[in-house]
Amino acid sequence: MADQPESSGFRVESAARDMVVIGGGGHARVVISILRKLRSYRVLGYTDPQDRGPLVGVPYLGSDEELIRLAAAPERLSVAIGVGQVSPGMGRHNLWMRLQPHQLLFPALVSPAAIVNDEVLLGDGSVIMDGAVINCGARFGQGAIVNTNSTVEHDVRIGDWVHVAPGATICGDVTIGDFSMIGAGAVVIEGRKIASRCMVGAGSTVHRDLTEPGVYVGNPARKIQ
Ligand code: JB2
Repeated sequence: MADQPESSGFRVESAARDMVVIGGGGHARVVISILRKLRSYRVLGYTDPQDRGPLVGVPYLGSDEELIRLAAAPERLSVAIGVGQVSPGMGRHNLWMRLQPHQLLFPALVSPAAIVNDEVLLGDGSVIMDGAVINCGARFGQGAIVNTNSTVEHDVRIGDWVHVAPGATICGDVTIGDFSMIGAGAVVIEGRKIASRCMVGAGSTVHRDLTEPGVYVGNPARKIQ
């Protein structure tokens, strides 16, 4: 079978897998653009509690109940979590937990416009967005977002459901715990350890280990909540 065009004019490979995107907001639109560049998925549509009309050319399918209905097809359906920030990390994790009984596939997605060097391990449901650079030996848990133009240096350990926001820099050998978020343009200095459920504000610089959950801002980053 010849390659099939998608509604936007992008073509997908003939062996492309069917894919549904969860969420109808800004993050979902960026994820769909990455899927189009990859060409290895045929995006059937997106789910959302509300019909937001076609999303960058992709049709609305219904709520997540429709996704569960589609999951009953013999071929396992691939799903991309296109919800970014419903209470950092936790919302995406809850969504994932709700969908676990339905035999869906959550492939890691790497934009062709990202650079991922050797010996990098990505967990299921991770998304590496345009312009991100991930260096040798970095490891990610499930559902991580490495957002546009951010840098994750060599041997960094990133837990489950972490979000590295656009333009953030995570230097070598850093460890970031589950559900933490590193804000846009923030910098984490080499070798520092960040506990689970930390939120580092945009533009902050982390010089010391962050040992307890909380919100940290400034240079050096200090706990404010
Ligand atoms: O359980 C859900 C669910 N919860 C919220 N299932 C489905 N299928 N959809 C869900 N949503 C939908 O996600 C909301 O109804 C809404 O349409 C969408 C979230 O859109 P929003 O534009 O508010 O946020 P976002 O997650 O796309 O983007 C955030 O995160 C990105 C990483 C923003 O903060 C962006 O600025 C950021 N770049």
